[in-house]
Amino acid sequence: PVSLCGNWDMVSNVNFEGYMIALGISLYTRKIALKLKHRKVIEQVGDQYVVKTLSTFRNYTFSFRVNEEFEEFTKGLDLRHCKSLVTWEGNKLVCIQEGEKKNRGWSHWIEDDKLHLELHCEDQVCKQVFKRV
Ligand code: RET
Repeated sequence: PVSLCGNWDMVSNVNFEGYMIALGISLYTRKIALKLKHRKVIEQVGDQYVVKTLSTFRNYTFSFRVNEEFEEFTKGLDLRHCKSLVTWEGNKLVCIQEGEKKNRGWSHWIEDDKLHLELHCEDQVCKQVFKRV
């Protein structure tokens, strides 16, 4: 599949509010977070991915190897521990974040030169699209 690596700037963000509510993010943080334009920086070193979500308010960085379960601590988000696993499903990089929250995960793919990210938690789905910087 096409590489997800690079720098990406947010162009749209649908139902981020619903996703944050499902995660139990405070009203105060949600108010700020909703106004942010995120930059996604995806790097690959060997078989290790590093994904950075950057904003003027807070950053969130994690890294993983595809097909290898890892401990994820969502520092700066909802402060939960997940057992996370990222796999390729066709052209989609799919993550399942097992933990306290049901149906939690995300998937990334490229479509029309844009980076798509779908985040889900419980019954909420957030859809984000990014363009290359
Ligand atoms: C920000 C700002 C502070 C509040 C919240 C944030 C959410 C970040 C999220 C990042 C998810 C990244 C993923 C990347 C996958 O490749 C922007 C740090 C709630 C939800 C899943």
